[in-house]
Amino acid sequence: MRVKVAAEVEIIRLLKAGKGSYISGQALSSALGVSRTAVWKHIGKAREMGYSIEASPSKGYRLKASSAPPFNGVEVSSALSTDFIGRNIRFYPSVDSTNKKAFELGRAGEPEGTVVIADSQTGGKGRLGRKWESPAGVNLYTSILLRPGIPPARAHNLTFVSAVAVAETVGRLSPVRPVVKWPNDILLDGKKTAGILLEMDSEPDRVHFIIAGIGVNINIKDADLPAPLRSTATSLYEKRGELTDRAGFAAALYSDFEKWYKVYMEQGFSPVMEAWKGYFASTGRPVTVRSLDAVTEGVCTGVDADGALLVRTFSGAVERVVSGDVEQRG
Ligand code: BT5
Repeated sequence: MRVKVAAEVEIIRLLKAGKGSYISGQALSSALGVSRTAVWKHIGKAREMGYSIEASPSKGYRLKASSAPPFNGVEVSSALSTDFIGRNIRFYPSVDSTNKKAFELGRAGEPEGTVVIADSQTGGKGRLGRKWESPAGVNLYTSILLRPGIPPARAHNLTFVSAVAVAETVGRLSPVRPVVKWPNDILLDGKKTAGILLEMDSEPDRVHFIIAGIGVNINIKDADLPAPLRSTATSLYEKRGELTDRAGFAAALYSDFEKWYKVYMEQGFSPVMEAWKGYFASTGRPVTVRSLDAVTEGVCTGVDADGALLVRTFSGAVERVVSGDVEQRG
């Protein structure tokens, strides 16, 4: 399917295809079917989007060879290889919360697979009213709109779909294997590198849509994290020792997400749970799980088929915990 794109996006595509050689204003104007003055205006817009474009009166335009590509929807789009996740991108340099935006888009009837991406968030959300630190220029904050048509009781399954996708994308780049902390944290060397926040719009028997919100610390340095997080959080950069292209990361994440979402929709929850367990390391470890109304202490004996955490308490009974925060002891 060929969709109509803004002229500046087409110009960026042509300049990229030129691989650093000049393309004349005349060539761009005939490729786009617009005047040379219009080409000049669109070049201005492309520069506003963060592209370094050199202009020579006699030769035309080219992308500056040494400049790193900016982070925006065009870059994510050109790295994308999915069927539907990320085919409709809303990119914001700054937004309150990508989940909030995606929720509005869900209500407005936008299609499944629509993604919201932000370079920074002013009100990034964690679970239970907690905050997600979302500085500009370093990380990925994205929300994926899903319309799985499942009953609300199963919506939680998609936390596990999301966790497996994030762990897989991070794991491909990280020298250390990611570990999932039940239910939604992705850790590298024991420190939180990504978090997932699922929100839904539903009626009692049917989900209208689900928003899978994902925050990944990609290029932030530990020293730049807010002081209270320095002992508990880290980033992919700290493990790799090099910067990761955020647009490429987002595109890879959408592919992994789409793959696991299809597995879930076509084969059910159990293959997702099996993959998730491959990243789970709490079995046999002493844990304290705090939920809103209870504290469960004991030894983790695994997770059940629905993804509930199993804890053998000091009385010897195995309790099933469906929500809460796990603190691993020892
Ligand atoms: C989460 O909550 O881990 C879910 C985070 C989801 C964030 C994404 S970003 C895109 C989308 N739009 C949003 O508005 N949100 C989603 P929770 O398990 O409640 O963890 C929150 C706790 O993690 C905080 O209380 C901090 O202790 C810690 N934290 C906050 N920011 C962090 C960061 N950038 N890296 C690591 N830990 C962080």
